[in-house]
Amino acid sequence: MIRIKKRWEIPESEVTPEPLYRRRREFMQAAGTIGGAMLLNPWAAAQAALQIDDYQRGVVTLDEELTEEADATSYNNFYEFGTDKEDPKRNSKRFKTDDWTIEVSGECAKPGTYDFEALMKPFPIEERIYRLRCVEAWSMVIPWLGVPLGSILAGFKPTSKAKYVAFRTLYDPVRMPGQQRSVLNWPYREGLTIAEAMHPLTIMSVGMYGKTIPNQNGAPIRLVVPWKYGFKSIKSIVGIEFTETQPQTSWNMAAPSEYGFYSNVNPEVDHPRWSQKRERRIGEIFKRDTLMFNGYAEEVAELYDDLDLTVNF
Ligand SMILES: Nc1nc2c(c(=O)[nH]1)N[C@H]1C(S)=C(S)[C@@H](COP(=O)(O)O)O[C@H]1N2
Ligand SMILES: [Mo]
Repeated sequence: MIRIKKRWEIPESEVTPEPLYRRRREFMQAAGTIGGAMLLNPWAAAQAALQIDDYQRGVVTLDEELTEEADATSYNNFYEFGTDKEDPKRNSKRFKTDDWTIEVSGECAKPGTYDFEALMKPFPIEERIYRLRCVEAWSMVIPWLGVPLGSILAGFKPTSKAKYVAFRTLYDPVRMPGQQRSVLNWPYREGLTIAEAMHPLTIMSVGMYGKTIPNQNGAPIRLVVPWKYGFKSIKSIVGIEFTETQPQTSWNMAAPSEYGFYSNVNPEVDHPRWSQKRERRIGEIFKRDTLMFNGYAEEVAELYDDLDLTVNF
């Protein structure tokens, strides 16, 4: 296992880039003022962190060359539109996302069916440049346009019983012809823990490369969780459910020994059928080493301090 430096081993100011450092200090101050509420409901703490502007201002960008837009929009995984990488672009051309709604249910004070456009209206859409790494050992660097998932979730007022959040994709075998074959147990499902869902790196994306998100990349709204394998980043979301217990996920249901709930990018834990140590950046010829948590260890390793990552893969 790669050893990740614990935050208390070095003064924080030395290991953390300045903007993140400032944010954490402000978070501690904010936390002080709302202490009582936080103890009652862990969502409140995470929400407080998100309200601090610094973190929302595109602090998280990568100094890496972007993947060509043409590649990112023509080499896709979206089994609802076919299982070959070229299928989603071709087969989603006529997919209509007008009048899209999202059903919110489970452990929250504000369940209901929300109009997608109305839901997004209060939030500034920001660019965040993230890597997406696929379990099949390829990666891309994409300028996503999105909103922190936590900002959206907080509006539904999750109760303190909510420990996880589950997502589901549209089920409509006419509009999504790939669903006429049972390659997966439809609809596509994914889930996150509260801490993962409220982490500022996790966004709901509605665009990429300065434009509305193309159908093949998950229109009109998809998740992006940059420290996890690509399959966690569920596309074309119509359902969000707050749950007390760990929700089922499509790939875990299909092949539990190959795909766990967490699916954190981890070069030290091999997929049963292949190594996960190296990857090919789309557009490059030579493979590169895969980084722990896809290069976001500094930001997310602490979420997993108490987990054995070889068991919880
Ligand atoms: N609904 C749905 N979401 C999905 C998938 C899918 O088949 N259906 N594929 C996943 C996988 S395996 C990957 S690698 C990413 C690919 O996202 P991209 O095509 O935008 O690069 O989407 C994920 N989200
Ligand atoms: Mo993937």
